[in-house]
Amino acid sequence: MAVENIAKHPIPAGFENAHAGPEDYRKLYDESISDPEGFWGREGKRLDWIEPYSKVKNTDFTFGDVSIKWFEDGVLNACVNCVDRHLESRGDQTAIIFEPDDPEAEAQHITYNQLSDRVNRFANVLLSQGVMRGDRVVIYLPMIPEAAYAMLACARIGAIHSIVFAGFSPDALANRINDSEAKAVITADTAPRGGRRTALKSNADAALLHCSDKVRCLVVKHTGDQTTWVEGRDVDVKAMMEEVSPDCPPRPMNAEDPLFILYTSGSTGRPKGVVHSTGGYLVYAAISHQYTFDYHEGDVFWCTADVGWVTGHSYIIYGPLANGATTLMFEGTPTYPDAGRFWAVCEKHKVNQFYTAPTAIRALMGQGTEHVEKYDLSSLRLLGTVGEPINPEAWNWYDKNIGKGNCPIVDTWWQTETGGHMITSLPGAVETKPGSATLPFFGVNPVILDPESAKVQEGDPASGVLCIADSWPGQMRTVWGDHQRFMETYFQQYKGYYFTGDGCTRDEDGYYWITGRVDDVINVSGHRMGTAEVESALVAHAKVAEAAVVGYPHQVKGQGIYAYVTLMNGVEPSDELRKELETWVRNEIGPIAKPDLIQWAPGLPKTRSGKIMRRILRKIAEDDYGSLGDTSTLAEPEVVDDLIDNRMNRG
Ligand code: 6R9
Repeated sequence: MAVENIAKHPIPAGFENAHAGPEDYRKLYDESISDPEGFWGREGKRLDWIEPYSKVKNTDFTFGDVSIKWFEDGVLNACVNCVDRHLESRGDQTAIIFEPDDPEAEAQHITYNQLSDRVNRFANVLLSQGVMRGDRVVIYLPMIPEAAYAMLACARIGAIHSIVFAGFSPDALANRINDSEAKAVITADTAPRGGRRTALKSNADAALLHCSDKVRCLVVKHTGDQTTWVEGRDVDVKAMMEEVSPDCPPRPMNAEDPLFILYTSGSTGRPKGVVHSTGGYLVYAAISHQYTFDYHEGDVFWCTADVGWVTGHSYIIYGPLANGATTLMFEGTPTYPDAGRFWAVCEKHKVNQFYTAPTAIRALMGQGTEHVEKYDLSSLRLLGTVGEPINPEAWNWYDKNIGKGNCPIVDTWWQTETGGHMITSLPGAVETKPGSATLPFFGVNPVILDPESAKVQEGDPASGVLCIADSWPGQMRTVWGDHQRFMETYFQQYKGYYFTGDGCTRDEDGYYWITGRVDDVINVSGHRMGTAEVESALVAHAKVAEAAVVGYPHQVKGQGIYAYVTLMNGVEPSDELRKELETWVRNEIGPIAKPDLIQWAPGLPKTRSGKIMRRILRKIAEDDYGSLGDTSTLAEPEVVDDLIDNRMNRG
């Protein structure tokens, strides 16, 4: 359906007292754009500062000179803002609800007082291992409370955490430990998920073979499963936490000191370390959590992401805890023991705001509504989505079956790089349209540029590439160790703007519709994957001569991974080899990178200068042979016919 034909959904009843109504949104938004100093100068005060800031904004998007500073002379501690400052007023309130993978196992309710005790002890364990202010600590943990303790403990002593998603392979982990020159890695013995166990510690052991032997390995004994133990290197975190002092003074940090690094995929090369700041990031995570989810005192907030992704950083840990909320951490999967698990957990813990990815909604939608109907979902006030565009069918299913037509759905567009929500409806202020992220958040000035001329497309409607015209406090500051790469990736192509990598349409009402990546990044189940990463994993296999990877539409995952593989001379294609390559990529990167389809390609379409024509490969993968465009510039146009024949013969 054309976007102009999609009707608006009104603001549901019960949002009259939302933090922002329609008028407030307009007024605050206009102020945030016309007077960012005034707006953010005021909003920055939502945090506790050790030394107040006198300067609010000092930012420059000029290619070659890009520099982003917010609250630059302010001094604070992120952990104090997420923990200590709540102790007096809500020490006995639950900070974290932990719901284990096993539905029969008991949930934990961790109060702010208990959180403080755990975090202080964890911080002292880090100090005892020689971790100091500014050192990097890699966290490779499942979704357990210790992941939160570890993050906040780093923040407390001024160490920079870098979380590596527990689904990544030893190689991917080693690359990240080495790139950030981490002093320690924190892992767990094994990680239960969906009734199975991943051997995290042995993955860490394998990774550490490729790292400096100075790297310490802090092990959380979570399941008690047997692991190897390297004396002098491995530390039993839980045992040590009982021995150290429960008091660890917080380190005063500059607002611009890095809080964390998070590696993310781009269109070229290895994943880059996105660096986020202490002050600006935390202000932005807190304000967006409050307004987008209309969070009020006492609400139980559940974001189903993993802390290994930015969504988990901003909306399981930093945003909710800075706001003194009760945040739910779920160790399991949406389909274990059955497709009703999400709704069982919503009922059990009386969840008020529920935030998930479209891919999860589509997967559950396919399992039928009988899994939903069993549960009382009347505590839900608001639903959210993140990670990829949501198709109207999934939106409507979510609205009708989960929200019962009474819950606003906030479709939040943002990125690892942006720190927090950028385009999203505010539930009491903006009418929604299924599939549109709607309007910009405070302080965000989106512009649509023509991809060829780089001209700003004024007026509505408009289509092109999405850029942001000015800085916001949650913006990434640099790529770890490579400021040049930061500038080249985000500020070179469209001078004077931050380039998001996404395509976008703005409709007659000024609503934004994200159309997906315009670069070689694909979005698989809401996870970002660089096609170049999968290609380099494939060509590292001895039997592979060349590989080209593209995305193609996938019913549940949004996009699937389609790999064209050219084998070495003399190697025969076979189903066994296909399986071998799938396993190979799993081991090189992780299960999320496993190709969904591998097509044997005797040749790849290339220009005469040897550049692979991905545009054509994308069309073939999409079964869209009618619009291949001009193939006359190809070195060997006939390879295209071969590829199409093969594609069709696979059915
Ligand atoms: C938070 C997160 C970022 C990319 C982004 C875009 C896509 C995220 C979206 C969305 C349409 C939404 N994306 N949210 N597309 N509507 N609501 O997902 O960060 O993993 O860095 O991915 O995801 O393509 O550029 P990240």
